Amino acid sequence: MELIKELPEVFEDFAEQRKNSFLAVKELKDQGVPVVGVFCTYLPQEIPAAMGAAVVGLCSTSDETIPEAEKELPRNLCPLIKSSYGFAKTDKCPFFYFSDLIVGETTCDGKKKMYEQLGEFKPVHVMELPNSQSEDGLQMYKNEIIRFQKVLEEKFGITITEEDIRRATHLRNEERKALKAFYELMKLDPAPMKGQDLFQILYGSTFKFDKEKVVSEINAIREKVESEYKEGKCLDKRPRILVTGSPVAGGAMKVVKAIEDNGGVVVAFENCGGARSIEALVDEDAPDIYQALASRYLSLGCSCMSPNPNRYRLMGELIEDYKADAVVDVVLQACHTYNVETMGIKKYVKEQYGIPYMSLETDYSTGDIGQLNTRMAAFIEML
Ligand code: BJ8
Repeated sequence: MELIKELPEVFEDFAEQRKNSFLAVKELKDQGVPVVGVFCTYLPQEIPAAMGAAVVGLCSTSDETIPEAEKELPRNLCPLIKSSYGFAKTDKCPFFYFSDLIVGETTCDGKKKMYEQLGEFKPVHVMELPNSQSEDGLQMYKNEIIRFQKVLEEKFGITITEEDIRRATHLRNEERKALKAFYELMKLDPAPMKGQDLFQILYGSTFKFDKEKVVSEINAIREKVESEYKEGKCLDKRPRILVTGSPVAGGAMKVVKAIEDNGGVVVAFENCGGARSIEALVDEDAPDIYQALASRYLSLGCSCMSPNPNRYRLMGELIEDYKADAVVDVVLQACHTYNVETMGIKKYVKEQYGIPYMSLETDYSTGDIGQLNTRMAAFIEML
């Protein structure tokens, strides 16, 4: 079933989504709306949203500008970092071009050193992210969130009130709830759609700036898929795969495609862009909203954290809830933190859940697609 082709225009394909969002951000810019470019899931979007800014994702996922980036950055660096830098350098991405401020965090070494270079030619603010989810780390991140607010207030000459932040927090929570209810459709067996289609909708929502509208659009699409499922429109029964590791948008989506072209279906994305970005809500009624934001964001299970128990916890819950038959761990080339973590993840998946596991190192090129298909065909065949 070619589900995506039947969906409303809200969920166009990637190219359309990006093109439309570029036009939307230009319109906002023309209206004088500040544009804040962000890279990472640790960024508390509620703070720029509270001042009415458009928050745009800058993580670039194509290899188009990597040769340009490699003139200044090492070749053996993560493709996400090189691609992002290349798009910023060449101004080929309108989001970089329109961003009044770019915000990064001290996550992996490659990213934080890239931000130093980026700061040479773009306005950059870097939030200091702790390496561990300790009490001290939490206080530090709370202070960083307050410092970020002050940077925005000074740069844009505005005041962000607590009420603004609480309103933005509530809206973001509503969006998370709608997205979560949507991806929970993948608990159905057989699955109602491909993982590629699911991801397109999750990813597409990040390019929509009218968040109130996004909530109703996502709810509408969920209802449509639910009612079609009841009429028997679904995939055939296939081995159910959970994807974890580095982000898979754009160039790395070839891994998901290889899984699904070879008979599997991706029923859950543990990584950024998937459940990790969406699952947890901010406690919007907490007496200290900064503490609530710091607590929610710092709890994300990225491999930059040491140790990183929350990745294991979320992955375990998803394996159970989505009845995963196997786990595929995607590591972007030269990503040391996810690469080192593959050992622990493999052990956890095999010992706790007794299901097969595969780790794959890849980049944004098309050079390894043949090999990916061969490996996936053999892996899925044995499930
Ligand atoms: S919270 S996953 S968005 S850092 S893949 S650039 S870690 S070398 S993308 Fe990420 Fe934030 Fe973590 Fe999510 Fe570095 Fe690894 Fe590249 Fe990465």
